[in-house]
This record gives sequence, structure tokens and C-alpha cells, in this order.
Amino acid sequence: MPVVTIAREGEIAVVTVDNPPVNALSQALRQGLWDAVDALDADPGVRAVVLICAGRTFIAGADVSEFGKPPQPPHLPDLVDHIESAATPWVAAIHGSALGGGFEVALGCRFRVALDSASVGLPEVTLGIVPGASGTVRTPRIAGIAAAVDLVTTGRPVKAPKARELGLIDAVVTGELRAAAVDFARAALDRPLPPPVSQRELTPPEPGFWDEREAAIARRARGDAAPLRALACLRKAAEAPFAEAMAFERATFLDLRGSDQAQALRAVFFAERAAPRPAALRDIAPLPLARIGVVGGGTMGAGIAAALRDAGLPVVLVERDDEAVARGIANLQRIFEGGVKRGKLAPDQAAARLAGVTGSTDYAALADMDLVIEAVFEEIGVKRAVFEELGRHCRPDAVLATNTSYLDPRLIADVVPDPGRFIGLHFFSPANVMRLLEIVPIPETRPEVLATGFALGRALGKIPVQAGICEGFIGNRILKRYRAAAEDLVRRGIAIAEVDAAMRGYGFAMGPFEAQDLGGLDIAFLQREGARAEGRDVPETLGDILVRAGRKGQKTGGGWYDYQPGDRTPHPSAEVAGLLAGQITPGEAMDRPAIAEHLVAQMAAEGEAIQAEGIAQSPSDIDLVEIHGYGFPRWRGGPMFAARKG
Ligand code: T1G
Ligand code: NAD
Repeated sequence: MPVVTIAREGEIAVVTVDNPPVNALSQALRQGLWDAVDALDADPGVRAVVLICAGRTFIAGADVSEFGKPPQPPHLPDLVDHIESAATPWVAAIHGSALGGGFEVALGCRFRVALDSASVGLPEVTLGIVPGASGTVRTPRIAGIAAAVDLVTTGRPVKAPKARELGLIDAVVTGELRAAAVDFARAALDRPLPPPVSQRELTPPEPGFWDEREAAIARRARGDAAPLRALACLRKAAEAPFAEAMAFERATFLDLRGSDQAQALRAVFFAERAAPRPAALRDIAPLPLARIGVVGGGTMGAGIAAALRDAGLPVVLVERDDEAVARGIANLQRIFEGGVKRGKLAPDQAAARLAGVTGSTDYAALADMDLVIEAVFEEIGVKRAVFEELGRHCRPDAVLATNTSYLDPRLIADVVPDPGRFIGLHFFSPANVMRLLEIVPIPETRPEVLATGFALGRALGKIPVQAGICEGFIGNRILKRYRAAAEDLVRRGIAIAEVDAAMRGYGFAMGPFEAQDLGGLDIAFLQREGARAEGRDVPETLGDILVRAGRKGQKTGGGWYDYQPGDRTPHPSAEVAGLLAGQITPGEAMDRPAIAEHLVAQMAAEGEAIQAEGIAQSPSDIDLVEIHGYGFPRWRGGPMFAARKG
């Protein structure tokens, strides 16, 4: 099958691209489009051309899997110019997503028509590169500099109606795209043509604009290079002639393409797309997921219920008494109201999401559920009692899941008749925001139940990763090692604030000690105390010393740092210095990069052990856990990727 075919509707030619799965711009597709321009220019009967795509989307961009190889002609910037300078005007007809090179091809067209469900964008910076085929040069010539800076430096796509406001789309249509685009092309022929984008003028921004944006982007990027390099391209586009800006963009693109950051981000891109569909489950159909119950409406239960509602699934929420039901519903209300405040939800949408949650104190309300997710207190006795009830009340084929963080799921499952339908589904807080979902089968879990866990992950837009059974599964086990290693540095005389600064310098939003102050030191403390009470040998940590002195973190006015009331700024603490003085034996000094390298190496070493024990399915799964659950900088690729790179 040729990837490009041409049909005629009278004077209008329709060029159809068909290169599954996402019409990526392979060499064959670039050549096919190039040849189509030539063929249609040579045809005197053609007065306009509609460019449309088969399948799920318009051209989704360059073929990311070709980035490691030398570029083959025709090069994309030349193709975009070739389309723009065609004798007949081209009209891009966009459905799905027009992204990266796909959007650039559309910018080469004289007009862009899109379905109202479509989106357009330049996600290149999320792959560690900049647009390579005029995205930074043509976009500001249509949408203006400020909008182009937002689009290009965040990489976030915009929906068609918004793109229409920005001028990036000429018409938003509903219904049959091909017919609408052909009609649009016919009507356009009756009017004078607008100039090609490359010939449009650019209005320079306000004084101070570039400095202000540069500072803001540097703050946000935390070491991620591409957004600032993209800004430099946009500045060149504003200050230099078209051809010079194009050359600058191309040089930046080629420079970044092979960079460590781009390689890391590409690896994450493919890992994220592979994770939701593990090869071992390819032929296994998941069970239905239409009716879902959640037991427990606290921090996690409410977050999980919100995630389910965001995906359009109705939820039955069971709590232990009426008061707790009301608290759970209030927690959900707060979450959805937050969405309204941040402009993510309209008030009626928020109301509809809340209305889709039915609260109850009666397990009979779960009788017809396909899946029930438990998120009650982290106590084995409480959890076992809940699963006994679930075993009694739920359908025998219902999947029963626990959100436990540390308990052994086998010890919860053994009260369930038929543990083959039992599974761990470990969400991360806030569960409606964090994308990681650890899926923890027990030995009895049936393959279709495991497949159902992954199907849930896909339905919720999560990154599902399979984890084996051990204390903390993948993520919390690495976290424990990371924190212990950070404490060891403090014992060796390195300042707490220095360790945190080193990890921020590496690209984390927060260092390990600041993060504990935010989340509270008491949870991990209580867990260690529990283990001690069971007679296990758990050495006293520095964190234990602080908690025993009443320093549980920001909520108690201090943890590793002191805090002023109502202010989250950490201040080094004289009290902490006094409490820990006896624990510190000064050793060799370390600079910040060495501190970060050491701590990341410790995470990777734990990851190696996890991999060797079969707890993780692949090193890239471990990297996804760290990136999506623990704030590891994406552009570093994750601890396993970073360790391999050295
Ligand atoms: N190249 C190669 N493969 C791609 C691909 C791409 N651009 N995009 C997707 N795939 C594969 C993906 O790995 C998966 O494969 C399958 O397609 C379906 O993807 C010069 C420098 C379009 C919104 O970043 O955002 O253009 O697992 O599961 O949920 O300036 O794919 O089936 O084997 O994600 O329906 C810019 C990335 C490139 C677009 C569809 N473009 N893609 O979502 O499907 S840089 C992007 C997406 C560039 C120029 C430059 C999404 C989608 P498999 P999927 P989806
Ligand atoms: P939480 O204390 O905020 O909520 C627990 C809820 O369970 C409370 O609302 C309580 O009323 C309810 N509950 C207790 N016993 C019940 C019973 N018998 N029947 C019905 N409801 C009952 O706790 P949380 O932070 O939401 O944690 C819940 C679970 O999620 C724990 O297993 C925890 O380890 C796990 N988890 C927590 C986090 C986190 O960051 N908080 C992250 C991942 C997993």
C-alpha cells in the first residue's frame, strides 16, 4: 500500500496519508508528499489540494524511532517549503493530533481546517529537542510571539477551538472532515489567497519580554535544556530574517537530537508507551471494568475515586460509618472544586463528577461491582476484616484489589475465597494526579486479573508498572534506600541543606529532607516502630531521633528544618543540629554534583537488586516508577538510565 494516495473531487485533489499507527513522517511519507506536490502542480485541472490522513490521527510528527539514524532526504524543512511554494494552495484537514513535524507540514499549507475534537502542538521539547522544520519560525508569524513561546517551550498541545482563536487553525468543523475541507477549499478559491506564512511579518514583543521569559523557563526547566534552546530559536525568529532563523532552528535541532537529554527523553517516550501493554499479556482479554467500588474515603480512597470519576467511571464508596462517608464525599468535593479553581473543570462538570459517586456504609452496595479497590488504614487486621466482607458480598468473579503500601498482599488475600482474583493496585498520592500505578500480583493472581489491572491503568491514563512482592514494592523500596543514603551523608558531616540543594541541582523539585518535611516524618517512623514491635531489627534512623523529639515535619512547625508559621521556606535548625550532634563523624567533603551522583547511584543499586530478584520486569519500568511516582527528572531518563550512561 502506498503511504500517499491522490483522489480527485472536481478541481480539488485530495491527498491521503496512510502510514499507521500515527502517520509519522517516515522517509517514504516525506518522499510521497514531495512527489504529490510535483504531480499536482503539473496537473492543470487541479486548483486546490486537501491533505488528509487515514486512521486515528493527522500526522503525529517525525518518526521518533528514526532519530538515532542519519537524516534521509527529502528533509522535512524542505518538504514544508515545497508544500508552501506549490502552485496550488494546500489545505490541511486535521483530525486527532497534528504534532511536531505534522503540525509543521500543516503550517506549510495555505489553510488549516480541523475537527473540533482535534489538537495541534509542538511537543518537541518533551523529547529533548526543538521543532526542526520551522515550528519556531512559522508559528510566531501566525499566532504572535507570546503564544508561540507558550506552545513551543511547554510542548503542550492546544485543542482546535483554542488554536482557532490563536489563528493557527482557519476553520473548526464538525461532522465529515473530508467533505468540510473540500468545501472550504472550493470557497477559498473565490477569495484572494493570504500570503504564505513564511512571508508574513512578525510584531516584536514588549521590551523585557525575552529576559522575563528566560528567567521563568529556566526556573521551571530545572536543568532540562530544550525549553531554553527553543526560546532562543523563537528569539532568532523575531529578530532575524526568515532564512537565517530557519538555519538557526535547524542547527539547534541537529545539535540536540543526539544529546544525552534527548536520548533519555526518547527512551522514556517509548517506555511510557510500552508499559501499559506488556507483551506477556498481549493475548489475554481483561475483565469488564464498568462498575467499581472503593472502600475507604481518606486521602487515597478519595483520590482513587476522583481518578475513576475523571475517567468517566461510576463509583460506589464504602466507609465505616455515616460520618466517614460524609468525610469521604467532602474529600472528593474538595478535589473537584480544586479542579474548578485551577480552570480544569467547569462547575457543572465538577458537580457531575461528584454526582457519580454513591456513598454507603453497607457492603451489600458492592454486590454487583466488577472491581473493588480497598484503601483503608494500613493495618493488617483492618484490611483482612474488609476483605472478609468483600468475599462475602461481592460477585465471585469480581476483582478484589488492595492499595497497601507495605503490607504483604498474600496475607490479605488469604481471607478471600478464590485469591486468584486478588491483586495489589498501588496508587500514589494524590491518586488523581500522580500517573504511576504499581500493579502487584500475588502468586495465585490469574492472568486475566493481571490484565484487568493494566486495563484499569490504561483507562485512567496512568503509567502501570508490574511489581513483585517485597517491602515497599519497587518505588518505596528505592525511596527507603535513597533516604538511608542521604542520612548517611549527614552522618558523614554533609549539611542537610547541602544534600537537598544537590538533589534540586540534579533536577528534583525537592531534596529528600525537604520532601520528608512536607509529607511528614511520622508515617515511616510508625512503620519502623511497628516492625520493631514485631521484634525485627530496625536500626534507629536520624529521622526517628527527630520524631521522638516531636519534629514530624512542616505540620509540627519543624522536621529536618525549622519553619515560620504559615511559611514553607525551610530554615536550617539549631535544634536539629543539637539533636544529631552525637551521630555525626565528619568525613571527606563532597561537592553537590558528587552528592547527587552518589545518591542516584544508590537508587540504581537498589534498582539492580530489585531487577535481579525479579521484582521489576525491566530497568525501564524502574525508571518509570521513579519519574512518575517520585519526581525523578524526566530528562535524566531515570536512575537506571542515568547509571547506564555513567
Ligand atoms: N514516531 C514513532 N512512533 C510513534 C510516534 C512517533 N512520532 N508517535 C507514536 N508512535 C507509536 C507509539 O510508540 C505506539 O507504538 C503507537 O505509535 C501508538 O502511539 C521535525 C522533531 C499521536 C497523540 O511527539 O503524542 O516531529 O506501542 O499509544 O494514544 O519538528 O502517539 O503501538 O508499537 O501514543 O492514540 C513530535 C508523539 C515528534 C507525537 C496518539 N511528535 N505521539 O496517541 O497512541 S518530533 C510527537 C503522540 C518532530 C519535527 C520533529 C501520540 C498520539 P506501539 P500511542 P495514542
Ligand atoms: P487515611 O487514613 O487517609 O484513610 C483511610 C480511610 O479508611 C479512612 O477514611 C477510614 O475511615 C477508612 N476506614 C478505616 N477502616 C475502615 C473500614 N473497616 N471500612 C471502611 N473504611 C475504613 O489513609 P490513606 O492515606 O488514604 O491510606 C489508605 C491506604 O492507602 C493505606 O493502605 C496506605 O498504606 C495506602 N497508601 C497511602 C498513600 C499515601 O501517600 N497516603 C500512598 C499509597 C498508598
